[in-house]
Amino acid sequence: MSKIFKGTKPSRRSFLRGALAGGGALAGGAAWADADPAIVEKQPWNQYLGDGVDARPYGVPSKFEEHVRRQDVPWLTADPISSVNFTPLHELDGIITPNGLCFERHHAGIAEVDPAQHRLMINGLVDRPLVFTMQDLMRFPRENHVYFLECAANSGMEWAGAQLNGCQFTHGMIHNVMYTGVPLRLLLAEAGVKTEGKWIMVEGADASGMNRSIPMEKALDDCMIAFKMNGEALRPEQGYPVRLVVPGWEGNMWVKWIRRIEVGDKPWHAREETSKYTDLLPDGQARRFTWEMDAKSVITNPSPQAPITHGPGHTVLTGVAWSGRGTIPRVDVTLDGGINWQPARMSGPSFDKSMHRFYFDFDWDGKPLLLQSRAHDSTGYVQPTKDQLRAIRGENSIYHNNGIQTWAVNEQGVAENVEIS
Ligand SMILES: Nc1nc2c(c(=O)[nH]1)N[C@H]1C(S)=C(S)[C@@H](COP(=O)(O)O)O[C@H]1N2
Ligand SMILES: [Mo]
Repeated sequence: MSKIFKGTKPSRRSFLRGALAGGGALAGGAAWADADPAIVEKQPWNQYLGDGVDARPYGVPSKFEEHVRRQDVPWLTADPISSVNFTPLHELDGIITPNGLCFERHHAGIAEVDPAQHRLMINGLVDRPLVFTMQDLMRFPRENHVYFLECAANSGMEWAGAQLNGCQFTHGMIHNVMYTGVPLRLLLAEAGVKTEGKWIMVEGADASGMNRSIPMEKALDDCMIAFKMNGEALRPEQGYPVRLVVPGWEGNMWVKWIRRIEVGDKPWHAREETSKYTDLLPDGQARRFTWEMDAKSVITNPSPQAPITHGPGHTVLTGVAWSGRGTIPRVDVTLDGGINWQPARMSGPSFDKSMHRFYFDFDWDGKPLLLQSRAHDSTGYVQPTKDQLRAIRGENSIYHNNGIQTWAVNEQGVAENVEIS
């Protein structure tokens, strides 16, 4: 909270020490001290002419933000060509993930596809097999929607107990983007799906040729063939020039560099829906076709990569929540490991199958905290504890871990990934 002086130009000496003290300061803002050169002295940037408008034709963040980076986990990344990096959730606010920070998951590296040579084909149980150029796709009526994409393996390393120290690593296999694209149903209608056509198989143009089966109901509901993210062309990492958007469903189905859609009467049982992206249960049976992402949330600040550095007093706690089944009308927060829960303040737009932002503003007494958040989605589903999840799913799983995350904060404000039961 800064004091605004109107009309008079305060001289150095006319500032009152502690001008803010009686002003109902919320979070402090230091009392003015004439010793602080950052406010009383000229800074270098007051004294030179900056770059001109021709210097940065495509803008990048300030050099002081260089630590805001996607990062991988070395022990997970034996080979970066088929690996994953993570979105720095603790550095972001609002609900949109900037394009350069969207986590990446590739099975065969980043394909550099020439849009002029790229084609999308629809074949199989259709009246008219079709091949679209990018220009063809851009002449269909297009729509804009904000959706999260979460890899089903997000938080997968946490099944056995607290592992990774930072929400970037425990929860960063997610991004939330505004997509511009064509509803898949319009393209399927153009090809004319035969009555027996109950499934589609979607396939990528990268060297992995990654493919998945999707039921026709979903294909005709809200799937999109997207070519823009947050207003600009998709990034190569995210499937340039065109990717499939499967709102609310696991990230693996969102085929990048999509080149073919085959219509069939049954699922294909591809590698990514049999050997992978299935969940082995304690009785030896496996769950399969677990497409929807269950409601989940995480506190992004404070967190292990974002400790409290200001000492006791007013503290802003914030985080994100999402559900593959709808919106997030409510998130609860606890400071004491689940003894007392209080509703957080939701802020920002609430879109279907999108990330939501929550805040919890509190006065920290400087004592240790056990922070947790718990999401409620628009279907009434409540995010479970990790113990509740393990009681049903056992400990063989990798995928679909949406259990409640705990951060232990000590007297110094340092946060650590822990589990409590
Ligand atoms: N063609 C293709 N599509 C793909 C993949 C891939 O390796 N090749 N990876 C999938 C997986 S497992 C996930 S989680 C998402 C990741 O999307 P992102 O890189 O935009 O974060 O893309 C999916 N689509
Ligand atoms: Mo994934």
